[in-house]
Amino acid sequence: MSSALDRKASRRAVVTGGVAAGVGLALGSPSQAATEKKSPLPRKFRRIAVEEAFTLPEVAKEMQKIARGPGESLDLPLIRGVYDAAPGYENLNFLSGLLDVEDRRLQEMDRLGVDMHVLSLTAPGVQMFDADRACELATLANDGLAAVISRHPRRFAGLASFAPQAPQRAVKEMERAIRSLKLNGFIVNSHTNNEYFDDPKYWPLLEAAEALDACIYIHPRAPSDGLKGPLHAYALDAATWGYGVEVGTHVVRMMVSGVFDRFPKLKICIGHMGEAVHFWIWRITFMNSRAQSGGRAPKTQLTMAEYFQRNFVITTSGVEDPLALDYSIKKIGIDKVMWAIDYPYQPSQPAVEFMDAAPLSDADKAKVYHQNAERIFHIAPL
Ligand code: 1WB
Ligand code: MN
Repeated sequence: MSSALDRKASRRAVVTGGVAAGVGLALGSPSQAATEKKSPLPRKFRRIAVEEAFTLPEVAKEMQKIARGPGESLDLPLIRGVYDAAPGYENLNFLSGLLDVEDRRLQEMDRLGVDMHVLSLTAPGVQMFDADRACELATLANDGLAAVISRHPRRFAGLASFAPQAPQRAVKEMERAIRSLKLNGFIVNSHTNNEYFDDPKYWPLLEAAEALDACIYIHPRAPSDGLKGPLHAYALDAATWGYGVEVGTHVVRMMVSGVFDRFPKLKICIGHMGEAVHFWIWRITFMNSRAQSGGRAPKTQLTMAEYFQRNFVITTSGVEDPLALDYSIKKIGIDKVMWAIDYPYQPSQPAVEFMDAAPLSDADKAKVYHQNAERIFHIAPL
């Protein structure tokens, strides 16, 4: 019997066959010209969505093996749902949306006036594979992204994957992704083998991102083994609560450990309206300063609030709450907030309607819808 993956994937000709065949396709080919003509009519605001997920059949196949294997990772419940049709997830069909880039996704973008998806390999990326497979699949994903972008340069940009399990090889892939493939930044799905970026073994990655002037988007995955205890029940593992706890913990660890003194120009992006970190930043700052005085936290050159302000940007992915948007803009500034949908995990239309309806001046809305993304992810303005 064919697997759920095979069944789901075979419903359509997936993009990635085309990606493989199209690697190296030259810009300005006839197919590109045809697609560009179909672009939506001019509108008030270019809409660039910056946390938009995809996968490749090769990656999905490996994820299915993980789904069927043993393990204690709190990512497994959802992985089994998405890649192996585990009970309880029948109401979700994320896999076909992840595998499709140039077909239904583009049609929906056209219909809703979404100009561009900044694509990233879906969580947990390559971070649950062994180091060799992780490196191989990160390279494949980045080549696939470059190919799809070359066919639709106005419709897609991409964040490159790398394998933190193999820091030296990851640095090489990061350099290739930015310098040769011209990708727009990086994606990482929080912890790797239950370790965080304050760990010196990962500093070469941070150094590389800083040197390449490429923002790292720290996307969620389920909480690490040490955090997961009470987050298993009631589907708290994923986007209901666990994802924010995991990413929030990750970036606060980075701030309090002092890595931003070492890499002062490093830019980190977090989604889901800042994963609530800026909501807590006053208290984080106050209590960290007390912990520093008591010798319970390392001395840092700047306060936590200053690091958040200097080194972080956020996106609206998956949070369509006008009060949360208003707070974010007032708290961290209009130049730090980017629009995102979180396709295919969140529906696109409400995300567009939310931002269209946001009570912002045209100048401010242009920043959130596209100008901040153009600056932060080096996307050519129209
Ligand atoms: C969900 C969201 C699941 C994301 C995911 O699986 C990812 C979810 C990888 O809402 O269930 C996401 O990227 O935000
Ligand atoms: Mn997401």
